Amino acid sequence: MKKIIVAAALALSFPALAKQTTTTVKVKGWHCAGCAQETEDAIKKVKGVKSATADFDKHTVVVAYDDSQAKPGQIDKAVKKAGYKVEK
Ligand SMILES: [Cu+2]
Repeated sequence: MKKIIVAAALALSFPALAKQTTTTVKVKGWHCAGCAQETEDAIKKVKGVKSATADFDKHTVVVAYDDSQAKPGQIDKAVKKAGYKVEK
């Protein structure tokens, strides 16, 4: 019984947590780690994005965002604006 109450209390106190989505974006056009950093920074500026972690070797950015605030299209746009391409 105690466990159920704790679980319910947690669910109520972190409503944002339930909406968090993580996506991996594949990016084309990086030449160096600086490009990766630039893309990461651009994605971080998108409203609702909680974190962005670029991996230059894999050519990916792992993005955690609140899907009630940010849409994948906005992340793609930020990548394009920074001068790189999203690989589908
Ligand atoms: Cu570069």
